[in-house]
Amino acid sequence: MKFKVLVLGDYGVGKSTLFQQIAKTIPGAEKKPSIKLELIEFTRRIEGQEVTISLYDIPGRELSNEHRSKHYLNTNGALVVYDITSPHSFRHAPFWMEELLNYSGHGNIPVVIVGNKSDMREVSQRTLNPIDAKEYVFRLNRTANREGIENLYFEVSAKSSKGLTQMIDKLAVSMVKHRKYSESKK
Ligand SMILES: Nc1nc2c(ncn2[C@@H]2O[C@H](COP(=O)(O)OP(=O)(O)OP(=O)(O)O)[C@@H](O)[C@H]2O)c(=O)[nH]1
Ligand SMILES: [Mg+2]
Repeated sequence: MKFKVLVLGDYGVGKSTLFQQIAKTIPGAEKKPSIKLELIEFTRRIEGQEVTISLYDIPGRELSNEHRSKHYLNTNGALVVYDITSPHSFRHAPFWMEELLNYSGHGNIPVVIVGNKSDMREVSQRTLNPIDAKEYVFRLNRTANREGIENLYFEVSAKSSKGLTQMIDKLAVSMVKHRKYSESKK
């Protein structure tokens, strides 16, 4: 099975750092030539089947709306990243969710809400409580579950790469489940 996954979120939350760290951490991850956007591809073995993910790093600004909507087409899943030291980046997560819904062409799709820069908990008092993010994902799932979708929440550090492989594999499981569900409805 093949899936297209986007890394989304506000400017400066650490998307490119996360993307590069995934490229280093996941065995066999390969950079692919791509126009404009950075792309890596890797294959995971999920519940006995091969799951190939094409992961795209999307800039938080720079892209015009028209360009963004083009890149969103046929997306199967996403990492919607915020920075746990930036309340604004968390409040803006619904904006990215809405763009996905409007432009992916698949309606609702599985998403991981990613609280990045977890290493900052040790050096700063001003970090966001994950309760709010968990509550947000819980609310998303109240409607999404009916469409065979499970959205997830992960707190990670792109700097240390802690939690990245587990996050990717959980998203993969969720996308496989959703695809099977969608195909059973055809
Ligand atoms: N402490 C810490 N800093 C991080 C982490 N991830 C990223 N950063 C820093 O955050 C800043 C922004 O990171 P980028 O990866 O460029 O952010 P981005 O989301 O790709 O930004 P745009 O592409 O401009 O939208 C850089 O200075 C990174 O070093 C992390 O996990 N912990
Ligand atoms: Mg970037």
